[in-house]
Amino acid sequence: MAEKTYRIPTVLTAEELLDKAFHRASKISIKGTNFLDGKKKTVLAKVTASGDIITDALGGYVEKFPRIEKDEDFLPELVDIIIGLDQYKKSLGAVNWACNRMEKLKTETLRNIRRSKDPEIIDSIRGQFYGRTSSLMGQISKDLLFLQECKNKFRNLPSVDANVPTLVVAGFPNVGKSNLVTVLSSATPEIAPYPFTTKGIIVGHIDDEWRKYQIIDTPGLLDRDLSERNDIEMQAILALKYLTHVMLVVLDPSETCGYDMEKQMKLLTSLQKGFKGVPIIVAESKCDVFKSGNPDRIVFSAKTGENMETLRTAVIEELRKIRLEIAPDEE
Ligand SMILES: Nc1nc2c(ncn2[C@@H]2O[C@H](COP(=O)(O)OP(=O)(O)OP(=O)(O)O)[C@@H](O)[C@H]2O)c(=O)[nH]1
Ligand SMILES: [Mg+2]
Repeated sequence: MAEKTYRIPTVLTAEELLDKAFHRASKISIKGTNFLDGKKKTVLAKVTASGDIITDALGGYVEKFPRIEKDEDFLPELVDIIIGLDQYKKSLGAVNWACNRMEKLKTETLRNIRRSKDPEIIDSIRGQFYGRTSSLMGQISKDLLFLQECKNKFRNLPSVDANVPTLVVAGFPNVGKSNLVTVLSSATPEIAPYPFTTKGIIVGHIDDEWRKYQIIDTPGLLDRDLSERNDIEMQAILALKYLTHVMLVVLDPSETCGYDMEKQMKLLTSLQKGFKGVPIIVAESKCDVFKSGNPDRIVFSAKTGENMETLRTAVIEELRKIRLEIAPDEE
């Protein structure tokens, strides 16, 4: 699992930022050698302080929000579904633009103040600076709100490693998925957050000599016919596609799970349709209780351990075929 944590800052609204900047400026008062000198020094300091507060904040956002396409911990497709990549890039771009504009506005204003010899004009330059700063912030107020929303959504992105071949387990409730994931995992599987679901997804690891694979159980997501899904559930399922390199569909021919084989076969068909292009391994669970006798399927029992090695080998064989674009372990 990707252990990198992102310190994405809280994004202030345009109003909050302006308040912070102007409030700081309002406290500044510097004595000079005469009235004009005092005025100049004070206004120069006010403009510098308020300008810096804004550019520091905006620059920080631009720097600390993840670059999705360059950051290997993010799946651009998933981020696109959850956040909207276009808008994300547009908003970060707008904030960057405003940061540069602010810097220029500050430099220009400071120059004009230094040149001026009239306290009234200095005050009016300051007034203009505040006005232009406010309108600049107004122009990116929606982008700032959007980025704050993104910050919240980033927290719910699944913490799975996009660069590790991943097996996703599917099948009706009670067919024995969780037991299987536990037996195949080298350590106790962990629950990772997943957007759209409160249950999260369960992530374990399979060790294969020098390589490691992820094995994921998805409670409530791939355990019903896709045609019965509402829009939000469908989004969650489509997003899963980007995590799935190989799928393992578990059938329970003993039907002790409470679903007959006809229903289970329908689910299999719907998964095959929904996950076209993804290699699917079909296996039958609970062989300690019942075997269907179908020669094409691996039968196993997570309870007694029967055939677990055969299943592991079959799964690893498929996962070994997965070649990822950025495979850190590959020479
Ligand atoms: N006899 C037998 N029972 C099993 C086996 N594997 C799982 N079970 C039982 O089947 C039930 C469901 O197992 P789970 O692994 O929780 O099934 P699941 O598919 O994860 O269920 P959901 O999380 O509800 O979707 C439990 O009562 C298990 O004890 C097996 O190999 N043999
Ligand atoms: Mg389960």
